[in-house]
Amino acid sequence: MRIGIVCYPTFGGSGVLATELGKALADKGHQVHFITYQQPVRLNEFNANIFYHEVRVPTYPLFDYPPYETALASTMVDVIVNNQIDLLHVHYAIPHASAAFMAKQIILKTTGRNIPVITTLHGTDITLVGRDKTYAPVVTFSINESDAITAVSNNLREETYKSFRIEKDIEVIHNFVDVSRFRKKGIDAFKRVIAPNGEKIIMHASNFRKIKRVEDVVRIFAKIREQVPSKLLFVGDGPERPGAESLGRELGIQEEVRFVGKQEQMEEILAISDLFLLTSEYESFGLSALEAMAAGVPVISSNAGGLPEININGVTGFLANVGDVDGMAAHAIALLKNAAMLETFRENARKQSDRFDIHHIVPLYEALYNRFLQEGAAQPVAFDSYVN
Ligand code: GMT
Repeated sequence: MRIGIVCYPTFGGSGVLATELGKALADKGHQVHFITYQQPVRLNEFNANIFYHEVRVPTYPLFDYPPYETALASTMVDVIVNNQIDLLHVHYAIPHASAAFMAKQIILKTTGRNIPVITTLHGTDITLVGRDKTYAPVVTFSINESDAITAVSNNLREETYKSFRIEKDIEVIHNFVDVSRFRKKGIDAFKRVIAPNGEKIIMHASNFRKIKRVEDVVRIFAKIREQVPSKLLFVGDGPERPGAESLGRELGIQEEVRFVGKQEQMEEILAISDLFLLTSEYESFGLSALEAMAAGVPVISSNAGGLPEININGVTGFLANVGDVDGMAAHAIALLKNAAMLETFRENARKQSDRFDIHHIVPLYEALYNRFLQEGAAQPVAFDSYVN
């Protein structure tokens, strides 16, 4: 199969998932063409089946806002017709689903081919940005025009039906993790640098947006360390980082908190961690929590959105209401103080992540693609066909 994948190339969960999916499909012999404005962060190895097409957005003094969506749709057309792409899989609705609709129409008109478009909804494209009145009509239209729609959790599926007038079935294909990559033994030297006196290592990873409530993480950690010698490791970066830093200083715990910035080797950091905190106001899924579980790190999280679909309360970690700092801290302390319980939770977390292993989930996408495959590949059409 020749598959076009459109995604954000950044550290966000949707881009990570899309890249890992593309890599897995390429390993299975499919030809995968990534179309985006930058090399995706997780696309860091050579694979003969992977192609990368950069969307260039020519600027002009007239443009206060360079038209990315137009450039993206044109690049999609170019890549599809010149590489005989069988289908287009776009991740995150805005603006990928509407650009895909435009590309589909152009290809239909110029070559007579109806290229299947699959849209995977990831979270804030529905629950935050997509709901905004400015975007909602285009989001609704382009989701409905997709040949298939998938959501990364049951919760996101329900949220989509609640927020938009969707006339089609939304299929749930949960996010996945390559568990084999996360089953690592922690490097002792690394652990000693972070926790020189054998302190417990508490970790949070995100894009530090408001929705993640990173100040809750700092407050929970402040309570934990009153009872359990521990260090807090912040992975990632974003707008709320300065606030988290100054709260740490205000609470007098700045020496115990370390910001390590954006990291590609999450498995190395998770391998030395004892507990993962995810305090989000909403998470459609919480891919970072799943990666933690795959590494055998129990998760203390809010019960928002799709988190209860992966983090099982009292089994793989604990859930609490959004903003319940005391509750989350109490759970964390109880777990960290009880070595036997911590070990059981570690094992449970690993087992739970096996359910979302890449080997179970990627075939679901392949089966979906197969439903839309047309007989016979299209003939290549030169890009010059579109300009005089
Ligand atoms: O969390 C973010 O803000 C990034 C965002 C993204 O699209 O990159 O993450 C969303 O998609 C991830 C992958 O499907 C999910 O694991 C995250 O839960 C979801 N984020 C939210 O719903 C807030």
